Amino acid sequence: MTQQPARGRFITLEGGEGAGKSTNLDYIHERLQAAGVPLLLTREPGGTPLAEKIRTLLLDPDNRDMASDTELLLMFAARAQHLQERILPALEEGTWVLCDRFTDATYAYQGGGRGVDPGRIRVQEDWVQRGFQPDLTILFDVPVEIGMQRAGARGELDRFEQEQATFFQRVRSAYLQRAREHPGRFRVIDAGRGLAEVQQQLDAVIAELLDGRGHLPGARGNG
Ligand code: T5A
Repeated sequence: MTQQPARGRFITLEGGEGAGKSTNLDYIHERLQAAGVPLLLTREPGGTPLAEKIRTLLLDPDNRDMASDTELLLMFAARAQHLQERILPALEEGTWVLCDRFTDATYAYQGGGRGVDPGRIRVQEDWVQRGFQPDLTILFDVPVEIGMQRAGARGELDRFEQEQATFFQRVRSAYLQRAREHPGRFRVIDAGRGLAEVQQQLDAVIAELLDGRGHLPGARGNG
């Protein structure tokens, strides 16, 4: 009888604009790869051809009149496709999935930023995810001014990046609130520090992840 591979781990990276997720995604990737972990890197919104088309709609600055409910539904439409087409099959075959943003971003941006009732987000979450949750979420927490400066230095701003500092303050507060509500799943990184210090903090999280291959702190399903 052939043995089924152990299910992969689902790790999400979260944070406000310019927090350093993309930069450190590569770092975490290298460390896990060096440890022999089979890994899929992906992102939200996006991650499949169809979900990437939805991402383009969501980020296009020309769509400035998009209603909050439309934005919320498009986020979950993209997520449904991403889960079915990429995330769940990869986990099933034993591959770990490292995802740049997931549903905590919806609570932070649509909930905190736009003021959508979290109850409305939860309805979508239950429908699309049916209890599925990340095993571990790494939150890159950075003061808004620093994050905006870093993101702004890249040039052209997308529809979210064009928001005001007060919007990003609400996003940051909502993320920190999520971390307090789910302490078993979240690890908060002080991302306002220099890259070397940020990566030192990440090393501790990666060591914990690798030590706990069989029993990660945040069990899937209890968020
Ligand atoms: N969104 C997403 C929602 O509203 N709801 C949802 O449900 C989801 C899933 C796209 C947008 O979608 C929204 C949120 C977003 O606005 P995205 O593609 O993740 O999401 O886009 P951004 O958050 O805009 O990604 P950024 O690239 O701005 O942020 P990162 O990835 O956190 O930052 P990164 O790594 O690109 O770094 C930015 C710059 O800072 C430097 C880097 O070199 C880079 O130049 N940097 C540092 N400099 C000094 N010290 C450090 N420690 C540094 N770390 C990075």
